[in-house]
Amino acid sequence: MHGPEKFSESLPNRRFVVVSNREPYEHIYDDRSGELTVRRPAGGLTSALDPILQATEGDWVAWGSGDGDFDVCDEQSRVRVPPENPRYWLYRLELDQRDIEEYYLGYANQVLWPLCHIRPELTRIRARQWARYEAVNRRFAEAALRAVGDQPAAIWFQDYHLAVAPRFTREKNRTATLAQFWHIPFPPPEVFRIATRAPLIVQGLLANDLLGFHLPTYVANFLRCVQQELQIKVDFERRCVELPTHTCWVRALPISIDVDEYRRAATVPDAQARMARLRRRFAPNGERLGIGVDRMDYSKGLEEKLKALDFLWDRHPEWREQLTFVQVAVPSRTDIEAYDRLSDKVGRMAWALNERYGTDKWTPVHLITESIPSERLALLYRTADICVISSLQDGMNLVAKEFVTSQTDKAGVLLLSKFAGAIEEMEGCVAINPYDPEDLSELMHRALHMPLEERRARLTELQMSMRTIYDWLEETFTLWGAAARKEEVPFSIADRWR
Ligand code: ADQ
Repeated sequence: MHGPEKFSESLPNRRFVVVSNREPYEHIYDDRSGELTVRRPAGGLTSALDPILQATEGDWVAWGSGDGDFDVCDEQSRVRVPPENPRYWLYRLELDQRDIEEYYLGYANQVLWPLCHIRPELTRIRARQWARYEAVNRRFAEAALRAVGDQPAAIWFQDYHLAVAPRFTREKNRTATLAQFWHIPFPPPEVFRIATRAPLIVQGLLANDLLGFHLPTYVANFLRCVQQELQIKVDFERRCVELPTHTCWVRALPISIDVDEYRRAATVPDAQARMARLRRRFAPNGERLGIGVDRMDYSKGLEEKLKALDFLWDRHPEWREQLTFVQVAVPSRTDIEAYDRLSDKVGRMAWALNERYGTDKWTPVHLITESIPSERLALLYRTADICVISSLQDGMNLVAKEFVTSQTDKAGVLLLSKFAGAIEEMEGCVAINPYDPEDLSELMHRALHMPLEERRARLTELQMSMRTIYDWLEETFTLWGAAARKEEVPFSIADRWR
């Protein structure tokens, strides 16, 4: 069954409304021609949800971040999308500079993000952030309520930007059913309590009928935070909190990727020729190829990865001129000092490695700081001999799943951090500890020597266990349907892991 049918079966006669910080379509003016163009921010979640909204003719509420966004909206700040075949309404919220600074760059990304990734020293807590975060969340809730009108609805909030929007929504509309998915880790209470107004965050999230996290550990952390912050009764066995108005069910729902899309992209008819071109560009002398693909973010362990490469070329000189590493690291949240510093540091470290080990015919590290379309990423993944994901904390990590899916020749090795959520589902990878770069370099060395038979066996196991984003959507809708009908919500597959 596909997403739209599953939605209609599980949540019949309800209007489907998605609320997220980022929008699925962004209208922007072209720098050169001045013409209005439409950008579709890449991402598996948007591509999976867009067809469901098209089929169910729902609504999407998001921040209108494009410079031409409001030139195409009607008086209610909404526009029909997709532009070429309009099927649903996109409600856009206009955020001013202070909203962006205090809600988005402030509370969301300098309080919640570092705390959820257990980096309290990187928080920048400022008095004004909370009020703005709350006010912007209220506006998201109001836009969702406007979209719904008096129809029965199923409203799905995405991520940590919108932790209090569900409460505002429930206060005004008691018939809608609400769900939320939290894409990043949820920290233990000792760390969470550092957040300004921590009790209001858990209270906001409890307004949902269904609250999803990637892993059972995050579910457990969240429930412990509820108990500590609100001193209310938590049912740890059934993993829910019974409130006077409803029951909030908390479930582990690990997200995935569009597996078919990556498989198709990795096996396009001219794949061999394009892979040969990639090898000519990065490994012209027949070197082995290592790859890393991350947003430039301090949670991804980029410095640790580069340190490990330093150890590798230092302790095992046989890999000089024999292993080239391509690190794709696209800058993000550049207005935040910690990100700016990281970008500089990573650039300097890559440069230093190239100075130290590079030769006339060999560049050890290629640092690519551009966005690469997923079709090209898939071929890069397929070409690589090893993929190194060294996150210090990561909710899931989709790159691990993209690499495994694209490895159709089953010749590569995945080295995956123990601190990425994906490790729970990925038997067959080489588990690494990025806090120990010396050990990581030894594991890279061994992976590069791993016999083909073992690499094949590992990738076969990894590919067999791969679930898709559609499995994730369907499981979410099934559990949400039970919650909406006020039934006992079953455990998810991942809830039964331990
Ligand atoms: P992210 O922190 O962004 O997501 P990740 O899951 O790895 O981390 O997703 C990154 C995505 O961006 C991948 O699909 C990747 O292909 C793409 N990407 C990265 N660099 C790119 C580049 N240069 N060009 C093009 N695409 C690039 C958050 C959480 C994760 C969680 C996801 C989904 O931090 O833990 O897995 O949400 O819930």
